Parts: sequence; structure tokens; C-alpha cells
Amino acid sequence: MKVVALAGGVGGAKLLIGLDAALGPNLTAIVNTGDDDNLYGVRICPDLDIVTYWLAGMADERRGWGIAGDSFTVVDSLGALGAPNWFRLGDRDFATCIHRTRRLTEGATLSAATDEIRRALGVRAQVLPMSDDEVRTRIVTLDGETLAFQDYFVRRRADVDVASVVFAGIEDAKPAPGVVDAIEAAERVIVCPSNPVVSVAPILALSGVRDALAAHPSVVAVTPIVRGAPLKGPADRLLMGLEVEVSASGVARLYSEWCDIFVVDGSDASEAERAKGAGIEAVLLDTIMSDRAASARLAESLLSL
Ligand code: FO1
Repeated sequence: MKVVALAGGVGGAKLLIGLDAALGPNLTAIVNTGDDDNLYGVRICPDLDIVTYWLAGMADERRGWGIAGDSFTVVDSLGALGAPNWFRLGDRDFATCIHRTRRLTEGATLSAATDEIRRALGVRAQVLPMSDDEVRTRIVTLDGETLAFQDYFVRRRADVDVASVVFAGIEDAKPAPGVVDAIEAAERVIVCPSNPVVSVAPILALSGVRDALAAHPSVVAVTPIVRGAPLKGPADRLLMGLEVEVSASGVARLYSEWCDIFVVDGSDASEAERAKGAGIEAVLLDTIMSDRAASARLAESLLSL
């Protein structure tokens, strides 16, 4: 079965490893790049790297991001020089970013550089950045500040009141080559339990993507909200900022125009009923991916829906 999965960071990566175990090269991950930035003189692509490291079996799975066993000599040394070093880019992770930056400087597209990196790391699944063009997620606070995404998420620990979220550059950005074609050719599209506001929404905002999902007969989305709270990250505060109810059925309603089946966690049965009440087909599955076996079980269930 050819499957496309839309993914952001850790929640996406956990489901992708289960899907990869079942599908290998028949899996294509389309990954958010709105979190990307230029820091320490290199291009950082946190979601692409998180996804690639998890699929390569080299991620620090406890922390979620970065490479297991990595050291932090470069960022610590930058700190000793008095430079800002709040973004904890590990040394081996730095090498990925230096290599990517060199390839981009040489004229390679982000898609090409991403493909080279995933092949070098032995990843079987296709990994596509959502776009080769720069899209930058910015958080506008109630105080009127505009923060770059990593500034908001890492330096400020997402501890700000969010007024709105902007995807700078989205109007001129095109989906990366192969993104829309992969969606159209897939037998099933799976939207990972990634942050709806800052991981899934930027992908949907690219021209042609939402229409391709709406036209697709089998789009399955997994809830990122279980019993009224996100499993990880600031999705609750971001949803509240957009006046979307922080619940599985709230996300189901947000996705209703293009989602065929919405997966609610088994512990949240009343939310499935609420989604059904709003005319959305909802099913209950165990969505908590506490280890690789749980990721594989959820992936198998999603593939057999
Ligand atoms: N997240 C943090 O909370 N603190 C960090 O210092 C940090 C460093 C980092 C380095 C490389 C990388 O690829 C990701 C990193 N992340 C860090 C995670 C990341 O910024 C976020 O999880 C994503 O942007 C949201 O998906």
C-alpha cells in the first residue's frame, strides 16, 4: 500500500517509525518546514531532522529531538565565548546542518539535500520537505511581539500568550516537487498526531495541498489531543489562541473539510461521539505511542481501517 503521512516533529516521528516498519519505501513523509531557521550560521530544519533521525533509528527518543549520545561541545563553546546558545544543537546534529547548508549554498534544493541526508543515514521511506521555498512560522504575542518559531518554542519555552500565528512566505511558496503528486497517488493519507496549528497547518496552507486532501478518498487523521490536553508541546495554548476548543472533537471539526476518518484515543470515547455528532466519521484506537511496539500497533490499525 502506498501511504503518505503529513508530519511535524516528535508526534509525527513516533507514528512514522511504525508506518515505516510496515511500509518501508512505500511510505512518503511530507514534513513541516515552518520551524526552520538560520542559527549559528547554519540552516536548521528541526522537523525534517527529527523525522529523519527517528526513521534512521538514531534519534534521542527520550528527549525527542537530536541524536542519541550526541555531545554539545560546539554550543557550550559558543556559550563560553558569550554568544547566545539557547538552541542546544548537538555536535553530530551540527554536522547535518553544516552539510545541508553547504548543499543549499551550492544550489541544491532543500528536497535534494534532504533526500541525500536520509539516504546517507539509511532511511528507506521518502522524506519530502513541504516546500523548497522558505516559509517561516512566527508567533504574534498578545503583547504585540513577533517571535521566530524557535525563539518562541525553545528560548521562551512557549510561555507567551499567543494572539496569532503567521506563516511568513506562504503566499509565494510552492509545495516541494512530488508533494501533491504523492498525495494523489497514495492509497491512504495519514495525518500524524502533530501540532494542528504549527505543524499541520503550514503544510495545508501551501497551494494545492488542501484541495488534494479534500479530493482524496481516504484521509485519516490521528488526534494530537487526548483527554483535553496535548501529549507534548504547546498545542493547547496555540489552539486557544485561535479559539479552537482544546479537545479531540475540536481538532476533528478543524480538519472536517478534508478528513475522512478522525482517530480519537480509546480513553476519550465521548469525544468520538461529539465528533460523530458534528457529522465526522470517528474511530477509537490506542493512540499513545509509548514505545516502538505501540507505534507499530497504531500504524497497523491505521493501515487496516
Ligand atoms: N527543542 C528544545 O526544546 N530545546 C532545544 O535546545 C532544542 C534543540 C534542537 C536542536 C536540533 C533540532 O533538530 C531540534 C531541537 N529542538 C530543541 C526541538 C525543536 O526545535 C522542536 O521540537 C521543533 O521545532 C518542534 O517540532
